[in-house]
Amino acid sequence: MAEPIRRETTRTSPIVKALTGSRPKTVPFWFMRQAGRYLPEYRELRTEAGSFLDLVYAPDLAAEVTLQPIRRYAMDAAILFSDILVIPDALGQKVWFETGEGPRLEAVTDTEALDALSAARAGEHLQPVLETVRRVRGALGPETALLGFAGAPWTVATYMVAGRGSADQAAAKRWAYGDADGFARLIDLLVDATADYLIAQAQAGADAVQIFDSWAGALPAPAFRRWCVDPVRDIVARLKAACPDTPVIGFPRGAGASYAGYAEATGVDAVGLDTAVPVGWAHETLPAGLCVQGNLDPVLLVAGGDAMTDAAKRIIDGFRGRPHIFNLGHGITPDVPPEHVAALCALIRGHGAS
Ligand code: 1CP
Repeated sequence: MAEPIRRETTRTSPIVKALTGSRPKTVPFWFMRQAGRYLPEYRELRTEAGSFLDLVYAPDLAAEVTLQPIRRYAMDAAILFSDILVIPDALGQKVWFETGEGPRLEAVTDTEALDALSAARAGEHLQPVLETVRRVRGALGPETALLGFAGAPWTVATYMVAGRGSADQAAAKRWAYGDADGFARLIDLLVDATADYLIAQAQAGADAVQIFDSWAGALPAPAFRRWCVDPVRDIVARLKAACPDTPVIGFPRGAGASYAGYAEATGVDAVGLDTAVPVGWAHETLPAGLCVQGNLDPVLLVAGGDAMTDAAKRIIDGFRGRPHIFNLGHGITPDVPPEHVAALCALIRGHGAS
């Protein structure tokens, strides 16, 4: 077996410090979807690239898009520009993005369709994304962390089964409830491909990774345990075996009271809190010393002004005394004015200083 990867170069980055349990001098921050359509320079490059997946698989362009928000705002972390749906694409499912509408996939609804998918060629297919990681890590200073990411198996499965984003994730739930053994084959395939992919990102230079379980909130507790917690636990165990120094942020969006035991049950080093989680509840309930990330309502970033700054201050104050990475409770939307992002960064730098 290969030697585990240990990385020293970015141990001093404030994000990595927070993720490993210490409290840097100021509250470090980055924003989910910090690269994207709210930035004019992204829209320009996106038009040049052609399709969304063409952009994702072009390392020079994807690296540039990853760096765009860092040049403007100098967040403490860059997040790899890619998408959670590169995994189904790499497994051989047909995936495309309809402009202005979102992702579309040729739906996988039974085990027969599963037989057509294979993890064998996934590693090769994802090489351009790993090249993006190498390029971005090379371009960033040691104080800025590079975050890799993947979708959690449950969330990726909801898109694979429905063939698109859906409001209720009913298609995946129907399969999971009606044929748990068949659905487990899909989840197991995703656990394998996702673990390999995150290990490869860490080996290419990602300092930490985030696992996005954006639709975790769709499942009642026993199903949440089986389809969200257990697969993420298996991925984290495999990542930690190969790369023990790579911290993992889990983001089980909508998990509600199930946030309480999530870090312990999955082995993640930090939890991303969604917009609805009350700061006081999280601070009292989550294990002391556990790093939390979040959780400003992205719509406050659209509104700006006092509503935004007051809410951001309450979040920073509410988590004083534990490692905290400031972030939104979900991704930046395309209607966010870039100057509101600048104002929020200034507020966090000022109010987040201890
Ligand atoms: O038109 C465009 O330019 C495409 C818009 C876009 C962008 C900018 C999509 C399509 N994906 C992305 C990038 C992306 N996606 C990143 C890049 C890094 C960054 O944060 O800056 C990341 C981390 C993701 C992750 C992602 N993709 C998630 C998990 C996070 C979340 O938002 O909950 C999900 C659910 C997706 C699927 C997806 N990809 C794109 C869209 C519009 C969607 C959501 C579709 C839906 O549910 O309807």
